[in-house]
Amino acid sequence: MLGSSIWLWLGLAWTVAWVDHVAAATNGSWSMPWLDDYLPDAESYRVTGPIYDFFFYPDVQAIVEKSYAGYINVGPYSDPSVVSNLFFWYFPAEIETNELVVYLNGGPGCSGMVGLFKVNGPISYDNWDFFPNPYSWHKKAHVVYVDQPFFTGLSYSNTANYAKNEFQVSQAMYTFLRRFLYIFKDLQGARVHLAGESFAGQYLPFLYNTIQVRNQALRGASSWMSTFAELIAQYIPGYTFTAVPNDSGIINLGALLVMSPWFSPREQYMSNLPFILQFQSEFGFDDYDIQYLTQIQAACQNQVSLNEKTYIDVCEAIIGYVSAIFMGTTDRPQCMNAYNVQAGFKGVCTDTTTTGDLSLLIMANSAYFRAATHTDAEGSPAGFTPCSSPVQSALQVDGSGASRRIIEQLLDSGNSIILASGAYDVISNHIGIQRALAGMTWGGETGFSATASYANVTMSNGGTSTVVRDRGLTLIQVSDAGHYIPQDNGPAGYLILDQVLAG
Ligand SMILES: *[C@@H]1O[C@H](CO)[C@@H](O)[C@H](O)[C@H]1NC(C)=O
Ligand SMILES: *[C@@H]1O[C@H](CO)[C@@H](O)[C@H](O)[C@H]1NC(C)=O
Ligand SMILES: CC(=O)N[C@H]1CO[C@H](CO)[C@@H](O)[C@@H]1O
Repeated sequence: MLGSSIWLWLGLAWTVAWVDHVAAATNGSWSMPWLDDYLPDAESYRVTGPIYDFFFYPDVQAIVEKSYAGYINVGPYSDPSVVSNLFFWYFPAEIETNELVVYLNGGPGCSGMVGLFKVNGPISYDNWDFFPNPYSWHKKAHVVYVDQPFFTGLSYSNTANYAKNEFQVSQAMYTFLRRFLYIFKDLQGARVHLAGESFAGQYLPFLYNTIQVRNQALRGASSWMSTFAELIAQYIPGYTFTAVPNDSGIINLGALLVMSPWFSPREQYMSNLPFILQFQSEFGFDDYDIQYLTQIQAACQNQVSLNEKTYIDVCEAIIGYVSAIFMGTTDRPQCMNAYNVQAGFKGVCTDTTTTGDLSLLIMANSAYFRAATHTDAEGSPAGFTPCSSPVQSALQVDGSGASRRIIEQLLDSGNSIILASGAYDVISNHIGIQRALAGMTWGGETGFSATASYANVTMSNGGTSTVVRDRGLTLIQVSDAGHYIPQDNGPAGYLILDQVLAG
């Protein structure tokens, strides 16, 4: 009988001892006073000066001065000679809220600053015109943009090498989050949503899983305590007990969002050609083009059948070939913009977030920017690039495998996952995402079931988005957007964010 009180109290005493043991062994608690001397305090991160010679942009400057930016060292506390600095820029919400969005760009190797300035952040630019983004996500939630893994954007390390797998990526980000929440104490206990785009479809499921494993280690004891507490409550009227103390170090995980996700290369690589062939007449392909593309597709099929690599160069060659045939040719009517195929047809041929518009590159390398964001410290990278090739190359050999199976597991254990696609995106196109989901098994069924709910949402800017929901998974398909959905379609970005905050 469970009701035997002696067992109850012995169990409780043992559990309390275990809680202390786990907290000490894992350095679990948020109250880690020794970190006060090791980590800077929140106010030292405040962005004060102008981030460029923005004297004609007072509205931009006003936004920036409410934000916090700089480095968090994720190296071991025990060895102060290790400097492994991840750069972040944190915008507290414009409203009272307990929701935090952690935003990562993909690449791999692309800076969170691409997201901040071009996708969903408070400030945007268009060839040296800087302006507040009316659809900034920080109007609805706290948002922190992070440059990771090491050597992405402004992040660096004096010991760690380029990350080679998702385990290394997740470990650094987990430490970052624990220390970020320690520094910004107002955020302790906040619901933490992991969000990002593209290759963050690999990063984020692994990170979400890492946080859950760490949470479970911290919570193990607490869940025993809550079981006992329920029993105690039967004997002691009015007894209340908080199962998870707010200072436990547990990260209160919310939803997982990936826009234009890269998570299942075997279907996604194979969908590039079918997607592109929808626009055969716009591209003006001739027989030779089709024949050549079909050969690459066959070689790609061989490779994706062999393994679960997230990067396969012969598969990349399909988009590469289509891009190349328009370079320097005058007899072809169109260019190929892999981020937004429709923009390419209108003559916008390069990615405006990186190479197509140098505003971010030049601003982030200015002395103004470095001083204001506290990234002019000794040892910090001399040059910022929006996307780092060495970071990308190092992860190309990663054997962690497609995150598809992690997503299945996360759904099976009851988490809320949101994916979104833009109809004009080529590189993580909607055909591939649909095919990948059709082959995935979660909640005991494969693909969306007959009971999935579908809704068409008319956007204030005229387009339509479709929201499909089934067994914890939400898929939002936006008709009028490319790869960077909120950049192309602010209202659709808000539709997506609302799903996250509700999830
Ligand atoms: C934890 O919650 C209690 C009660 O709500 C509060 O007094 C305390 O300050 C909180 N501790 C932290 C670290 O937030
Ligand atoms: C959504 O719109 C599509 C295309 O017009 C239509 O086929 C579908 O039935 C609509 N679904 C709902 C739930 O209204
Ligand atoms: C409570 C506790 O055990 N804190 C330890 C956490 O880790 C640091 C560094 O390893 C120790 O110095 C603390 O004593």
